[in-house]
Amino acid sequence: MCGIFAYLNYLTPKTRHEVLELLVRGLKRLEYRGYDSAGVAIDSADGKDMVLVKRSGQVKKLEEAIAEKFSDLCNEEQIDIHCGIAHTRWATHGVPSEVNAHPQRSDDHHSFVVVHNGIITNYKDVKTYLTMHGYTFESDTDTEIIAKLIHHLYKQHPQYSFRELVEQVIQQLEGAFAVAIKSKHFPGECVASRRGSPLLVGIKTKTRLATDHIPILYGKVPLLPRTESTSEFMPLEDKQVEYFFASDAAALIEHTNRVIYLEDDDVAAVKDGALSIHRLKKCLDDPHAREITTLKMEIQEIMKGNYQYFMQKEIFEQSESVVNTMRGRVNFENGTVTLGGIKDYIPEIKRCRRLMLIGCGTSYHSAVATRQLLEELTELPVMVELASDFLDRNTPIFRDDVCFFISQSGETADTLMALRYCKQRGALIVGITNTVGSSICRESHCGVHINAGPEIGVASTKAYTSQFISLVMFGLVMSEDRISLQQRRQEIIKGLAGLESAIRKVLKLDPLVLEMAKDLYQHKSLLIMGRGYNFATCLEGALKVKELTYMHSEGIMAGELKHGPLALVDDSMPVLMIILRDPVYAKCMNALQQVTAREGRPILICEEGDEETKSFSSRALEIPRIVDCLQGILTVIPMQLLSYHIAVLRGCNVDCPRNLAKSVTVE
Ligand code: G6Q
Ligand code: GLU
Repeated sequence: MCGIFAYLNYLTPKTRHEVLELLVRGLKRLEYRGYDSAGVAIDSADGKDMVLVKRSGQVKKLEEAIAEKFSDLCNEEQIDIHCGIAHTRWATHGVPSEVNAHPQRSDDHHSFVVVHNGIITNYKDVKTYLTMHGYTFESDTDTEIIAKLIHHLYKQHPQYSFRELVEQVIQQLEGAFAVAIKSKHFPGECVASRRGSPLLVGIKTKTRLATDHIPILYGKVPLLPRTESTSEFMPLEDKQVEYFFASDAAALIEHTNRVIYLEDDDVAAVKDGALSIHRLKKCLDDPHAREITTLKMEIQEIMKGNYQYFMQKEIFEQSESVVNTMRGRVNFENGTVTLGGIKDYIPEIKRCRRLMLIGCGTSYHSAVATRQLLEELTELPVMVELASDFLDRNTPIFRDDVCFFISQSGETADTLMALRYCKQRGALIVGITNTVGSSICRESHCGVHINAGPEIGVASTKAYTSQFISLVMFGLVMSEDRISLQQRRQEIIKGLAGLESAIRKVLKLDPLVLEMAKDLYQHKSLLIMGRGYNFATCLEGALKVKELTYMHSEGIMAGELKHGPLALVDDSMPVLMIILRDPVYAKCMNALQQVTAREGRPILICEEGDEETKSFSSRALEIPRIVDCLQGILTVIPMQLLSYHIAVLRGCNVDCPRNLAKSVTVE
């Protein structure tokens, strides 16, 4: 949720103008995550104070404010060492406003300033404590207590290092956070930490790094005798280095691909150009060092190219992204499927009591979409669960359960909490994520990377189809030695082989979908009906319409029509029905007749050349014929396109719908 971007140059001269440009560019890369205000903090010209600029609204507004405030900056000289921090905020405590935007500060003199993602759940207690010690608060945020608590400790223990102060403060915090902190008392230093919210450190050097690991230093309990770190890490002999702290790899990939993913409760500190990663306590399974990994992401992947919106680009990318999901995994020649990330666990999975598929939003829908096939191919009970509800119910979980956690970002708080809940109870944890290095990825026993490439649009599109395929591939692996299922398996593998061209065909419907969007965009509501393999498309289609267009929309299980939703149907209610030649065709036709008998005029999604079905409506979208269990991949694409076009026609912000964020790291 929202974004952190911090930058520190050490012996790599930069003007303040350049630093500000870097910070703003970093924030722009994070814009897609959803936010409502933005801000930056850099040193003042004499290096003795700090300048904070904050604005509510878009990063562009912040950029304008910076240009105005620093109009004479271009002539300034370069400085060797600088630290700047920046933030896009997605308000949880206090309305979006300039004063609530981050950085939040400890005092008028900017002793400590902090940018924070997440929620501090015990902020009220800390606030009461600090108020008793004479602090007054200017914002409504939970974040402000962090800056003030560091300041309070600093006054009590001026001998502590910046890193030690932060270590002590995070011990007092409950909830989820990623923070980057800058201080007037510790110029040229930056300290960052995380618990539950993602944060990574990028390292940029002119020459190759001497090591691939940063050693972890373990400290003592806070407020007891002071700890001295003994082996701070200096990456290079020439000492010229730039560090980036970001909540998302997209913000730093244009600068460096060498990154360290911080773990919960790591405190990363840069001092005199050296990075150290510190933890207070050593756990049994802690590694001795944090690895510097090389990101495979390319800068083009996070650019819009010729498309108007990221979402549009991502919809059209699906013919390629599905191939990337299958690459190296499905062998179309000999009809076999291998999933390297879970291969060794397959025997254990085969012995399990049941499979649980857990996720939120679109990721949950990919579980709904594949449940039927997984039941068929694994012959195991398959439960699909919304992570939040699963947790609310304290659902019983056993050691012989296998729990799948599906998440594009790999950071969704509800899903992550559900993962930890199941892990504690001894279940096998399988992660299905799109973000390498994400929390879900790291905390799973095994998993599948869906390899859809970065998804920037808040509304998930290509991640859905890739999650869908990943789960289908899992079903194929599980049924590898079932003689009775061989024919079915080959049918599905043939279907997978034809997906790329089938998706291309569906994408050609775009102009027709646009025409339909023109008919629909002024309506208040849209009902989407289907059943069987296509019920998930109804749910996912309705979610897309809701989040992008702010229109009411409902995915309706066609079998349930007569139990209530039919009352909504009349000659003016827009209805879309998915009716394909699959095992539920006859039942869907019943539903269609029930709708037309109430003078409903549904738009149909049907199979190419199915004249009989088409004759029931004046408007139809024809999709290529494909094996029944993969239809959902093709039927969801017109829904994505439709919601996209309606959103554009209604003047909505397609890539950042109101009130939503890409990565929901709060419960
Ligand atoms: C849908 C949204 C949203 C998303 C969930 C789960 O368009 O992107 O519903 O799918 O918030 O996110 P993750 O897949 O990242 O866990
Ligand atoms: N809870 C903090 C606030 O409301 C941070 C929100 C965020 O993650 O942006 O300011």
